[in-house]
Amino acid sequence: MSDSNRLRIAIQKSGRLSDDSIALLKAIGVKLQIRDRLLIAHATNLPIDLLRVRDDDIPGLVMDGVVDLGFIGENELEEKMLERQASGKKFEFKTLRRLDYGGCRLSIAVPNEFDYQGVQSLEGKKVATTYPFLLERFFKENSVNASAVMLTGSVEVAPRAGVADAICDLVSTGATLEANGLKEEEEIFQSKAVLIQRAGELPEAKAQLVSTFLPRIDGVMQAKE
Ligand code: PRT
Ligand code: ZN
Repeated sequence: MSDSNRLRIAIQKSGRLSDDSIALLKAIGVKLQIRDRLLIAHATNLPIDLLRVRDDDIPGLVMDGVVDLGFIGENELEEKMLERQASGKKFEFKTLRRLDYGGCRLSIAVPNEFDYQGVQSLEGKKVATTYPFLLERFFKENSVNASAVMLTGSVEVAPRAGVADAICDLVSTGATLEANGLKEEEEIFQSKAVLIQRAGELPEAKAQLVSTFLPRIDGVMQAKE
């Protein structure tokens, strides 16, 4: 990206976190001109560039120091942290604020007819998920020998398709599970959106800008309570 004096913020391009993240930036005084197809958006009143990407890429962009800040779901952040840890990549960052949107839980669900008696019922089973590292950590912590089957989409149809015995997916209202004949049994991670900053010191001007944002974010969240 062009100018290293401008604060770089990674944000989900289009998805469940996009609108709320943009609304928050606007609420704290960042004027944005976003053109739908463009990867980069510039603030018109402050030295800020937005990098609009898939949410999966945001933890890595922050942890590699490519951007200064990122808005991301804790589920994705924790998964990428575990993945990077396993492959020996650096995974440092600073959480600046836990935000009041993007709330969901990562849960294990089984078909309604599955006679579930607790985690041991998963012994020897296949569990489809987009979050294999979080799921495997749960298996390990609970001394269960089960396997995670990685699927990047349509996780909820995996049991019906005969691909897995259970699933581990994000849940908010529970409607998707219900519509697919699944029941939620284990909540393994609770998530909200967070604002994170790259490791290391930011240059003075950028640090100043960030320090003006934080109390404004607190104010915006308080006003909604
Ligand atoms: O394209 P890109 O990779 O950027 O987007 P994505 O498809 O990976 O992510 P997206 O936009 O679906 O979600 C982004 C983030 O929103 C997630 O990482 C979570 O932090 C947060 N979030 C909050 C959710 C949900 N709630 C949620 N309900 N993400 C996904 N879901 C899905 C879930 O996977 C399931 O399919 O919604 C369905 C369940 O919802 P209910 O209401 O039926 O229970
Ligand atoms: Zn994604």
